[in-house]
Amino acid sequence: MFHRHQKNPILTGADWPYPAHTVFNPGATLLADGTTLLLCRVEDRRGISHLCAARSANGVDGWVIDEKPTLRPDPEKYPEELWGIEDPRITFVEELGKYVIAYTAFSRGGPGVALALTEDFRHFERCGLAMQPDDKDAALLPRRINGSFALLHRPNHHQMTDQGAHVWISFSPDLRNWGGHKLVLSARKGGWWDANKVGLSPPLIETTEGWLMLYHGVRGTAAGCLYRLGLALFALDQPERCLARGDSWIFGPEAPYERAGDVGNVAFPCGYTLGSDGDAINLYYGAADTSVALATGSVSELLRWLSKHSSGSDSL
Ligand code: BMA
Repeated sequence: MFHRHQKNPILTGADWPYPAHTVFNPGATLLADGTTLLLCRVEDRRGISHLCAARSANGVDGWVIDEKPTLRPDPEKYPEELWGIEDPRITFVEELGKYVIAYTAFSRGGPGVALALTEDFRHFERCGLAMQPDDKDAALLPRRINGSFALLHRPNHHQMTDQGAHVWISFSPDLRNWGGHKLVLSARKGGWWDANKVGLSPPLIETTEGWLMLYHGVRGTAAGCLYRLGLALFALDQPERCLARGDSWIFGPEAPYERAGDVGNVAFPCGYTLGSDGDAINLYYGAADTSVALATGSVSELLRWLSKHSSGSDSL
């Protein structure tokens, strides 16, 4: 259902205007003038990541990349960013007139979820940690649900036990104080492709049928982890209520640039843009923790597939 773009990988470290080891896991959004903005995770040669914006008129090529890091870790003021900032997800919140970026802040205590606000991807207002370590794979919903902001995220307190890592939702009146935590999507068990560990991939996609989630399942194998993507649907007014969950994965590492790299067998989307018809989707993903790739699809086709290939709600 997703088609790899023939120009993949569309961005690599070699395209960067300053030294970069790898460029991957970009957040994505359309700016008011229709420009596609990717906020890429750039890993430097110390192993520390920062975020850098790349802009393109068609979302495929002609990228104009910021000459310097767009958002650097600032551990003096924000100690949770000591070892870098990673994997941004961007949501435009009309009520605020701002983009909210949910990103992983890598601290001594492990990875946590931090939020920052921006109007222009040049100036940023940090909110600090929303979720303490160990937590990542977060994205905000674009509007309040029953009066509260809602954040999807993936706590990982039980990695060493058999309890697994699952997707949760939390609510806040002000983007700073969070509560009302609820389990949204559980990892399956046993031999499933999405056993033991799942996480939100890009922000949820709002459709007339519900919030459409693209999530990653992490399969541990003797040769390392395999990151693949599945689909689930949640109620619009009650986003913790799972309406459907696909059984098989719909996208996984197959192309050479997904199979091999710093971390092979990883296809990891953090963002998408929708076409003017509200249906065509450009999915931007990190390939093997090394480069940025693009796959195109159709939201209505994803929904049709899900209605035929779901074993019901959050089946374990
Ligand atoms: C996840 C995150 C991603 C990364 C993936 C594969 O846990 O850290 O940033 O792409 O692992 O290494």
